[in-house]
Amino acid sequence: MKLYITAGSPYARMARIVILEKGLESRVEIIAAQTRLADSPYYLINPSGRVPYLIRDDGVGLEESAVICTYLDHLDGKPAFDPPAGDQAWEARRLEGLARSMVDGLAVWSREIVRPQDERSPTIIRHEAHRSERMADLWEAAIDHPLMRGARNLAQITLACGLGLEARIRDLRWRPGHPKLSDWFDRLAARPSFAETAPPS
Ligand SMILES: N[C@@H](CCC(=O)N[C@@H](CS)C(=O)NCC(=O)O)C(=O)O
Repeated sequence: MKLYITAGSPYARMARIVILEKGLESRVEIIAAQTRLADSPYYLINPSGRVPYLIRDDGVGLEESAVICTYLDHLDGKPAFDPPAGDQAWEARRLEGLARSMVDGLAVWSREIVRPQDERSPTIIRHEAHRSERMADLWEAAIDHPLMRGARNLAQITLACGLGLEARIRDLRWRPGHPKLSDWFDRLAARPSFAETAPPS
């Protein structure tokens, strides 16, 4: 299989973490894609131009980080990151949705600040900065949820990949006033799968 990524993408990082956590390194070749470039050869591989993009062994391509993570997690028939059974499944999905909401906002912010100076929108940057503050407050209160402290799951991986964007967004300061979230993140970030996929600044 082939997984197309960029080093700074939090979405691609989720799939890379699952590959490392599940020991799939020998089965999945990681390839750096050239995104957001006119006429990039990558568009011939994935017309949407987005990463992550997984080309399965049968040649079929998959988009969407959650789909790719779940596919990779199920390859060995022993999924480790699936939601628990029963009502707790909705809790896991609810938390994953909240985490994804934070990542989506931070991804918009991180894209905005790499645009040429005269194309950046202060309105968008301010909007995303405020969203990130509200979401950090929310997560400081929610981080003691048993599903965020228990066995690893996609909600945890998603949230950590969002918070890890502090390396790329200089003005993202989610740590002050959020000691529990900082401690939670630092513990997870120390795992080899997270450390090896940390985004460049
Ligand atoms: N919902 C998608 C989002 C993927 C996404 O937006 N990836 C960004 C990188 S962070 C990308 O490929 N951008 C290139 C482009 O928009 O052309 C997922 O979860 O995989």
